[in-house]
Amino acid sequence: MQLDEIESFDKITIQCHDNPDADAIASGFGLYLYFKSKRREVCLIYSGRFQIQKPNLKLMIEELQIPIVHYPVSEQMVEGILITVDCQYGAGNVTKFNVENVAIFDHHQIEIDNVMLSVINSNLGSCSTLIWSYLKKHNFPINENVNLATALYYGLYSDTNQFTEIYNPLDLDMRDDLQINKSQITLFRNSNLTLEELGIAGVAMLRCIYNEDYHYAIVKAQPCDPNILGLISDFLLQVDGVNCCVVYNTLTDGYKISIRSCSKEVQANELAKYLTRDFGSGGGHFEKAGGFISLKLYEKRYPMLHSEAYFSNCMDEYFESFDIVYMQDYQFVENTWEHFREREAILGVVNFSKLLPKGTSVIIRTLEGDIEVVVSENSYIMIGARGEVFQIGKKKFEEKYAVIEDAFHMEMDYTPTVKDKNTGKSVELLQYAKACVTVGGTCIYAKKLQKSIKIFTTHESERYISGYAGDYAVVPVNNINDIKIIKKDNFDNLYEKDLV
Ligand SMILES: [Mn+2]
Repeated sequence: MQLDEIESFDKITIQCHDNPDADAIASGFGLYLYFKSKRREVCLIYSGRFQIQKPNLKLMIEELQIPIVHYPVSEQMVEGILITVDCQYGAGNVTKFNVENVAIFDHHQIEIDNVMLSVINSNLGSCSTLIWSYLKKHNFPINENVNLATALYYGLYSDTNQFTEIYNPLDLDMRDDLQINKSQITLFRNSNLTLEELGIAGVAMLRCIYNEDYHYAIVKAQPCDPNILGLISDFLLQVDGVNCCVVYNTLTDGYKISIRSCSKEVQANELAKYLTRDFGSGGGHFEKAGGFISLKLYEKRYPMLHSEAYFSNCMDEYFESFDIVYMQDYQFVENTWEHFREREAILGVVNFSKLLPKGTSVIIRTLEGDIEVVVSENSYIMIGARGEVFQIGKKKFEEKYAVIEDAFHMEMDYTPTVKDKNTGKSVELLQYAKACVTVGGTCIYAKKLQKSIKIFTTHESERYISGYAGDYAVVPVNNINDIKIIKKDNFDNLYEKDLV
């Protein structure tokens, strides 16, 4: 969708979900300013029974001069076009107005699929990020308006538990790019809780489910600001005997989850993905992560199962289902592995030392996370077809690959960027990449996983790589320590049977 499709309407109403949060308000504000600059007649509204009460939101609206108004339910027709932000027209958490033309900007799970003008990116930490990327694409000078920049930043900040549960690279880009008023963020942050919510947090902790076999805790909180979930989970993790915890509550459209772990055998981001895998999304960092489960999809799958039982079962299943392998103790028995050969593939390659001075510290941002690299003469950066990035030595590159073209083009969900840590300047990696092809495919051993596994490799003993049943463990024949996991849906693309 392009913003001009909406711009063709003279009257534009932007609606946040009922009981709007900082993200909904910031998203609406962004679109409001954009269409205002196009001289459209715009208004920013929310509806529902309750007016905004939360002290941080009242402050946000006042300090950043956000012209949002409460619009009570009415039979009245809304003229022009109605845009719902941070929610989907027709869904349960937003009052439905009688209107002919509708557009949707959201980052939750898709619930409504019959609206033509809609962008729903469920992988983003906030709807503010979606709006930010749209405004940028349309050359709107976001950083010239510090109120807008601060609002968008606070939207992401509060939707990702103070950035601890952030995982999408676009979210990181926005966080790094916005020029904000820091003292205002401090002000909002310190009026985040009401006394009532303090009570909710207290009561929730009294009803903690504790599993002494696996040392995890589960807490269900009453409806409250999602930030309280992070607060409870940070607190729980400090309890002796609790190595990992899941804190959640029920929203109108699903379960919002906050996860913490201090055990090296449980990475919070991986656990978040596991708990939400069939009906939501999740991710974050090794110690802190978050996620969301769509109630509609959950109820379809488990019509009778209450949420406490789901989380307990799923946690037990998680702890029981994984084999943990420490490669340093692993006995490699060749005849339990099969021979494969890498298929010919086209990748991108960047000779980093030609791009940046030797010794420069950079962050390469990819869909799979940030990678920190120091530029050296002998290292090349490789880019896979899905936008994954890895480093390779010059010598190894010359053995394995041949450059075939001076340019490398590939459609990706997120094209990797390189950011100079000192200057803060970013460039797109692809524009410096050449295309190369694998020469005489490397021979590998592969093994199909019969059950889920966590592997601590010899070069990384603090963090594991994980795979599920059906995925493959792969090691090069000439270096059995260099183990990796290949997802089942990608294995056949990358390898073919080697008949030796
Ligand atoms: Mn949101």
